[in-house]
Amino acid sequence: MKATVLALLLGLLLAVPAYADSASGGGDVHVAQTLGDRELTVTLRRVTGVPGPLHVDVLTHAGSPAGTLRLSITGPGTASATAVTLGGPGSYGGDLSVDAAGRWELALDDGQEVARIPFVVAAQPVSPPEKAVYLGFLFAGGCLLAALVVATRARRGWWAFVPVGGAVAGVAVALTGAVLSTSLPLPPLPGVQVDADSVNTTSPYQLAQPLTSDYSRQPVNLALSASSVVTGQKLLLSLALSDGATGRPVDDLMVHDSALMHLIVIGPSAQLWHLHPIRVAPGKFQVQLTFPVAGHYAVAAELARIGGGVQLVRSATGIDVSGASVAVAADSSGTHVTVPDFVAGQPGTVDAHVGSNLQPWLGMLGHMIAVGPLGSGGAQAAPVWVHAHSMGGDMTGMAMAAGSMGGLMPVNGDSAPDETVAAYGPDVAFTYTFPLAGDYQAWIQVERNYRVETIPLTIHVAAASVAGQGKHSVQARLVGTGTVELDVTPSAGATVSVQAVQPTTGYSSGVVPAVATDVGTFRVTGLPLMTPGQWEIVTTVRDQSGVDEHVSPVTVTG
Ligand SMILES: [Cu+2]
Repeated sequence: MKATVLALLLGLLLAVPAYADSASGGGDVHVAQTLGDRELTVTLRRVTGVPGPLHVDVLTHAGSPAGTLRLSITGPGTASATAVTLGGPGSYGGDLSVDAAGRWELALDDGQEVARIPFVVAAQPVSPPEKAVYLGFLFAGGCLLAALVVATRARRGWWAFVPVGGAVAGVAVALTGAVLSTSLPLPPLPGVQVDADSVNTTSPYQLAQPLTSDYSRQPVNLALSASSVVTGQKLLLSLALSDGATGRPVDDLMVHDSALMHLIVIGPSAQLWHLHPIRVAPGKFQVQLTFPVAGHYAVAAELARIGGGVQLVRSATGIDVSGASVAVAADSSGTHVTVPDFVAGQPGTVDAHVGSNLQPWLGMLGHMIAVGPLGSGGAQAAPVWVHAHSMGGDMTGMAMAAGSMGGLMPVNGDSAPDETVAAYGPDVAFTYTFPLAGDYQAWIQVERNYRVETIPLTIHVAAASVAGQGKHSVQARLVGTGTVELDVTPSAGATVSVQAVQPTTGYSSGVVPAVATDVGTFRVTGLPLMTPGQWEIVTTVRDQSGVDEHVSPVTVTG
């Protein structure tokens, strides 16, 4: 009897408990900063434990002067500082230490200006089911030890079954916790979904009150410190962001496309500045600018507030520049750009053959900025401002191949390749649907050898010929990886093509023709549905009656 009980107990003790994984603590944060004459990418590496080290990398681009940057952090714990000496283009690192969870601020001081980057350090969260796992196994272990003692000491062996019963209950609680911990939703991320405060950064599962509504924000007003300036003069432009409802400074910006703010300035003779103003105080950003040519400059800021989505905030004034114009050297490059015959309301793909060894800039292979249709008011009055991203070269076919955006996707919570990986190209493609007919000024931006290349181009968009009558019915369903099957009625004489769009990321594929497989059934393969989530399958049906468009939502699982 005793031997049986002992064998049973030993077996239970030797069974190693499998603890559920805790939630990933987030990845590295990349923040582009135009600090003085330097274009920098500041990377805050993931803090794996508190207290612990915070490694900061400062990447400089071609043309950035050498020198020393002082880095310091202030926040809920002890302040920490270090210095980073910058040389030629490349990455330079420094170590700081973080000893408390909460909202911190990293200051980058070049001796003249100080950029202040807010960041959130969240405590390693332990979910309630995970706690049940730990406590259940702890209780079971205690009971088993008690059972061992009872089994060896007690005169009647069956007394040992009482603590064994407790151990079984403990294991049951732990196993239930382990099962639940994989299926329970994560708490809202502080600094991303909700404001970071002292409660949710130290214990994210402890919500002060249930979130019953969305946490979206009011629109932002953008005010510029100067609206007229002289050519050739160095202007320190201040940008004030205030909340449209309260008037308070806006200080809940999230890092979006690797920057707190992307500033787009468009000059009178098709010059583009794409800069990343430094944050100097809550709601206050600044950047240095020199205008070479007299005329009007249109200004817009792209930013994202917590729960507010990405906003393009256009300055109502822009900047008027007077004085003598200075000759601007064109960014000549051997790039060959293929621009399709765009039609308003229909997607088209601009393909730029820019060559190899491209580095991801701001987490993307390529950026396309466009304004239009251009009339007498220029960019300031243009109704459409575009900032599209490239998913890679050939997006219509087997886009998962090497060199495509697929390689830029983070895997298993790791960080995506950063600017030091010069492995992309030679083609970058941008698919966009221009809503209005007319002429657009556009620029494609890519990075190579730590230098951002800007390629200007013009795009003509023709007016749509026949409007859709909505007389077709279309059913789209995902039947395999990148394969969509479509039921189209009526289908006689119809040409069917498909585009995949992911609204949350802004990715859109090229247009892929569908092949008829049966009467009324069409099939598309090789759609680059590369990230899991909600996608839209946009189907265009053409026949004698005109063009007809349908949108079917599909969910891609990872
Ligand atoms: Cu930007």
